[in-house]
Amino acid sequence: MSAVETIKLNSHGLKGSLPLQLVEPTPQFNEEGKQLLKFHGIYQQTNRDVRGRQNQQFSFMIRSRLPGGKLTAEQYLVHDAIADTFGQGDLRLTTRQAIQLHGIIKSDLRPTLKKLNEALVTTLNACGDVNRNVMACPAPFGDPIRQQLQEYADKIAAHLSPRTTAYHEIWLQDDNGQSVKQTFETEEVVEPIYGKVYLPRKFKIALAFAGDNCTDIFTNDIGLVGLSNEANQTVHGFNVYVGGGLALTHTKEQTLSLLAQPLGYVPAAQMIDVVEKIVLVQRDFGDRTDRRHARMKYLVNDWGIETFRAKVEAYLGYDIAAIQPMPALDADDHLGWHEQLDGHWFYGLFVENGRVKDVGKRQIRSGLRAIISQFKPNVILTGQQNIIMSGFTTAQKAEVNRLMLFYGLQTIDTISNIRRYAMACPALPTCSLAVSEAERVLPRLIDEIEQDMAALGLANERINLRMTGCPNGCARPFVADIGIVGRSGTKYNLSLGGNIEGTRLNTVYKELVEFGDLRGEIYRVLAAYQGHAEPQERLGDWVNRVGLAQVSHLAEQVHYSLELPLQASIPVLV
Ligand code: SRM
Ligand code: SF4
Repeated sequence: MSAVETIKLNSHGLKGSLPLQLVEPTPQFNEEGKQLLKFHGIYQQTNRDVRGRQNQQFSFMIRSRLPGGKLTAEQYLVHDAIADTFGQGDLRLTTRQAIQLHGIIKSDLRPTLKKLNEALVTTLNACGDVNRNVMACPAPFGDPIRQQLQEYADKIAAHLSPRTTAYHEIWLQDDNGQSVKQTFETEEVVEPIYGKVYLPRKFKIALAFAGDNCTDIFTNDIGLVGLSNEANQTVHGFNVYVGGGLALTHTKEQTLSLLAQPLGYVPAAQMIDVVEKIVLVQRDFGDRTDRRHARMKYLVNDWGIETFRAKVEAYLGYDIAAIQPMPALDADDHLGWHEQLDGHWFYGLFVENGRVKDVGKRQIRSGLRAIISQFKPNVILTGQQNIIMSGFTTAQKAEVNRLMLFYGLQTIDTISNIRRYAMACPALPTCSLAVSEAERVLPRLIDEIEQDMAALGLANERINLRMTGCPNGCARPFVADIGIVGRSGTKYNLSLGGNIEGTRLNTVYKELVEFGDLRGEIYRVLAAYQGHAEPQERLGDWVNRVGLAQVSHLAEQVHYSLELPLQASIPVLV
């Protein structure tokens, strides 16, 4: 058993000593508390820009769980207000359609969670060894298929939510010592699905529908593609994929990025049952000795999909049918203005790396607050760290456009394609696992790559570039056309050959590339692609067709022109 297993086992339904530690006058929790806090949607962090153990500044990141990324205007505005009252003055939209609040100090944890819960937002199981935020296509066209998928996302989230009362007891109580003590002594709760030790590791589920994989289902433990009848617009069932997951450790070959494999077709009425039994198989057979080998992807990979399917069928008591044919998947980011079926409009707003913050003339946070306060749209977060606001009348569009201009928001006609489809994870200074920068340096790298792409005549290409500060893969770099993954300090691995549809893993092209050399490496690849790809062939497809050796051979022959001086001097703070 790994140490975390013992912590879970002795926690009495995820309570442990959290109530007692919460009232201690220290700025942080101990290791047991740190691990249990995750199940409550809370991460203990330090400011990694501050060096030296004795100077450590502890604060907490709180992640709201929002199935399918849905929020009311009021719920969004509560997050926005908390960012000032208790947080660091910004919001972070995540790659799984959730919101993170950073920089909350220990004594503000309870007031923060109370405020969120008063707005009917929970953070329970946004993190931890349980099912996380369930993803679904966010586009609010109002079409029956997407609406049904959103409802299925809610149903899965509710079904797999932990039953522990610890969350409510700890965070939603009055601040007095007496009630905290009583809470600690209450009886433990029965978890019908998770049992006493919950799952061996985090668990992720995403839904898509045939045609649009904007939720990157193949990188999830369970990916569900809703299949529908053209005639009655009803989701009759799901193609189910299992065992996706991206994290690896650079130097450990036994750690793997894997795409989910086809389990089979499941009628809609059986879907929750099948999802539950898959979770139970992972609960009972997932590796609880080594957390690096504990995700369900290893179980599926080690057993093989046939054995895994047979075990799920044994738990179900019935067979799973073969995968049904479905149209090829694409992935839409849903940005810009779109008309809804009811005649209203929604707007998908680009938020660079999901960071909702006022910086200089770009007042994203104030702009969103102004639009959302004035029009009270529904808010839906996307899996690409962007935000959609829906329900505008035709007459309101002009005022929304004016406000976007006034606050300097980046509309799709003002950003390049390479920026639009790029993502970076938070990395430094908040992420304890970061070995390199990501979110803080990608915008400047993109400034340069977009100049190069324009010069190469590639400005209209749809290429996705994703960067992370370590190989855990939080911005899903391993399925991108171009993946940049922190290796150590200012050095990165550069991978090529994924695609926007999220159906292919990329492969490491160059290891340990200095940050300052990334632009040049990428320029050479792009120039080779521009000169040698078939018409309409996308970058990842070309790389995949010709192979990395040929890409490298062609890229080596590319010479920089003097008109394109490389500025390899971007400072990297590590
Ligand atoms: Fe992640 C851990 C941020 C999506 C794989 N992830 C972390 C932590 C909590 C660091 C930690 O454990 O101390 C990061 C917090 C940084 C910070 O300061 O905010 C973090 N992950 C994120 C987010 C915010 C990145 C973003 O740019 O939006 C995403 C939050 C999603 C959400 O709302 O729930 C996020 N993380 C992902 C994804 C992508 C996805 O799920 O679609 C992955 C890869 C897919 C996968 O799960 O394989 C991912 N995060 C990880 C891992 C590696 C898990 C593993 O299998 O080993 C860790 C580390 C861990 O769990 O031990 C991790
Ligand atoms: Fe942190 Fe690594 Fe995830 Fe980036 S990819 S947020 S550095 S764990």
